[in-house]
Amino acid sequence: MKIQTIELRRVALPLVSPFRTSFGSVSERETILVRVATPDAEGWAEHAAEPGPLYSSEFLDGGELVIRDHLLPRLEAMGEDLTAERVATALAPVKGHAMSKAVLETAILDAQLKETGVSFGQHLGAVRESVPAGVSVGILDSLDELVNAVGEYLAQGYRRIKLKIEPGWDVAPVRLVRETFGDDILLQVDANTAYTLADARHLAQLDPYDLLLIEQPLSEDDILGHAALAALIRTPICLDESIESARDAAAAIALGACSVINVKPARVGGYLEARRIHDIAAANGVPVWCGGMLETGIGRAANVALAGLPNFVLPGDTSASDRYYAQDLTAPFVLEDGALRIPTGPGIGVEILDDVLTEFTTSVETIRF
Ligand code: OSB
Ligand code: MG
Repeated sequence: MKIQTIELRRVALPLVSPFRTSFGSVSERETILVRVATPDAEGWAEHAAEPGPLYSSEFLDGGELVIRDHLLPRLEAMGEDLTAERVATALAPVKGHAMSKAVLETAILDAQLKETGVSFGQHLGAVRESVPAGVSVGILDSLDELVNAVGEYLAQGYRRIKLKIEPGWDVAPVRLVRETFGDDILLQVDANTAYTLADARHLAQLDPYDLLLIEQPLSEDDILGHAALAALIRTPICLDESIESARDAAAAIALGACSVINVKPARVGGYLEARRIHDIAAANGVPVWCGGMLETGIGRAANVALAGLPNFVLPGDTSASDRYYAQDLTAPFVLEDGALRIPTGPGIGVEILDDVLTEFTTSVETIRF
């Protein structure tokens, strides 16, 4: 594939409400959009990192630097031999930086698929036209606010509720949501590494509430800790931060550290590795679901396509645009009967709204290949 230019565009979009997790609070989503121009197509993708290295070691300024100084030169050196399938191998000598690698592979894959008229869903192997949507509910200031927020999301049709938890905001919110909304709603929690194995007895207090899963209770590098915790609590353990590759997924499953996996393409270096995790999990009877990083319509489009694969059997954090943004960068993703439709156009299948893009852009850098 011949690449003419790569544009790195910083954007900042206000969130409809602040989103608080055990590692911090954000009120706007900053990201780097990558636009790959070829003679026949334009590929787009969105960096998943946040401004600070709090979810993982990656952060936006670091990502911009590593893309410009370490990743793009390796892709440029491949000349016209470059294809999306060769990106990961070309970038493998650079350690880490999965999200920065992912945004490049995804933008190149988008351009490549647009050149051939194939959608992400078709290319990845989606087997449905729409995907059930869950919603991730941040930590709030009071239990009253939480009940209101969950009630609203359920009224909108969300098929599963995920509560962010941390020490001091765990058993009581879960109990209250169960008591208020009943035993039939699909409910799960996400700790973003906020606990240690010493909290096992405390976390066992979640057992009576029939949660689908507890996501990433312990440190990302504590695989054996998760395996030990699995023997001490009844709630199934799902890993997010710990799984950075298909090899990690295979090891975590083999060691009994998780019985569910949150697949976030950016965290694992892209959609091609994400699909391998899907396949390994399927082969082991481990269900997966698609996570999110508060993506705009650009990143959401590709996530929704991935969530159409057969072993994505649990609703994902693939919420509608208006859960995050009053104005998205693309036509909004909307809930239809609690599900989002997978775009069918070439590549990610969504058009970027130029005027909105301009409004939220804070800087642009163009690199000529
Ligand atoms: O751990 O899943 C997470 C958002 C930012 C960083 C980490 C996480 C999240 C979410 C929200 O839970 C997912 C979404 O709605 O995009
Ligand atoms: Mg998570």
